[in-house]
Amino acid sequence: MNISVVIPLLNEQESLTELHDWIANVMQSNRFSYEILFIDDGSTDDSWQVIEHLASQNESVKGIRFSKNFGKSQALHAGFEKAQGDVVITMDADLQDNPDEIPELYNMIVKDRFDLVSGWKKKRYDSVIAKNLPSKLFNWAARKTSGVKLNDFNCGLKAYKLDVVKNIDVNGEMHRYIPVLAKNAGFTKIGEKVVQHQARKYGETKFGMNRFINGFLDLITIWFISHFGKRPMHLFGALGVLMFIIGLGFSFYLGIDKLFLNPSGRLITERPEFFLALSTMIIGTQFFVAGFLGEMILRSKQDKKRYLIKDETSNF
Ligand SMILES: Nc1nc2c(ncn2[C@@H]2O[C@H](COP(=O)(O)OP(=O)(O)OP(=O)(O)O)[C@@H](O)[C@H]2O)c(=O)[nH]1
Ligand SMILES: [Mg+2]
Repeated sequence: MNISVVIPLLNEQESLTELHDWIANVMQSNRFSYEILFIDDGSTDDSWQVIEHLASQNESVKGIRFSKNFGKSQALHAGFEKAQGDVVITMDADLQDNPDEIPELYNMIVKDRFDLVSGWKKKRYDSVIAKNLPSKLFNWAARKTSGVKLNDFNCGLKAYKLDVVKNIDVNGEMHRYIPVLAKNAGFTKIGEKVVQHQARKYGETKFGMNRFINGFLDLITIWFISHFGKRPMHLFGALGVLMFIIGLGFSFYLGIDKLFLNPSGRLITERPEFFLALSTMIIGTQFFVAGFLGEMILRSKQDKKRYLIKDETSNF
């Protein structure tokens, strides 16, 4: 099969039929073999009925329905598990992404051998204050921390080599950082394509302003995971030791000063160095313990893959 289109959705009943017809049209005129995976993430409208209807008419349509709303990342994860096409394309269900981009994206993966191609909504039809500016800031921060040079991390329209989606673990709200997850898994040929963006036609936005707060918190998490996820002690241990040494230094200074240099001076407990010594030593120990616990948790998680094999010789 050439292409799997993975579409996570929440309450998009008005758009689904139009979207399906459009995709099917594009696929047929380009003679692609394809499947469309709709993942209904606990919609409370008639989205699932629409998907069932579409599936009964077109056997390339497959639907997955979650028992409740688990979030876009989980929906993508479920879609990625099932996908079978050589190229996997994700897109939003609200008709803001244009299915006419599919053939070009497909070629970039198959012919130009990209691992991942991300859409770039260069011209957006959204409000400037609520979306465009925060989004620019967000993308700038994501570029800086991850080293992945993309202009638009969060674009719903992306194309992947099948290998990529089978080997990354999208969880929490990490759908914003799939290119970073891919990079961390060793898929480094990441491209970008300017795509058309339409204003939302039906329904309403599903993500409020809190997306930016969550987005930035996730960014810190992903920075930490990608640098120290497999070796927490290197961060926390180093910080802990550093703090502890600072505290120890102050303690020695106070002790020597009190015993030999200036025995009749102020009480030790009246001096600021005392409190510095106390707090840095306590915080240092805590950092150290945090690192140690992190290492223990890592070791007890034996089922988690710690590496990814790219190839094996055929005699295995
Ligand atoms: N699976 C799943 N999909 C979701 C969820 N929330 C939103 N979506 C889908 O993700 C896509 C993008 O959501 P939108 O609300 O359109 O977000 P947006 O495009 O940034 O915002 P607008 O420009 O206002 O449309 C749409 O296809 C939604 O149906 C969710 O909780 N779970
Ligand atoms: Mg949208």
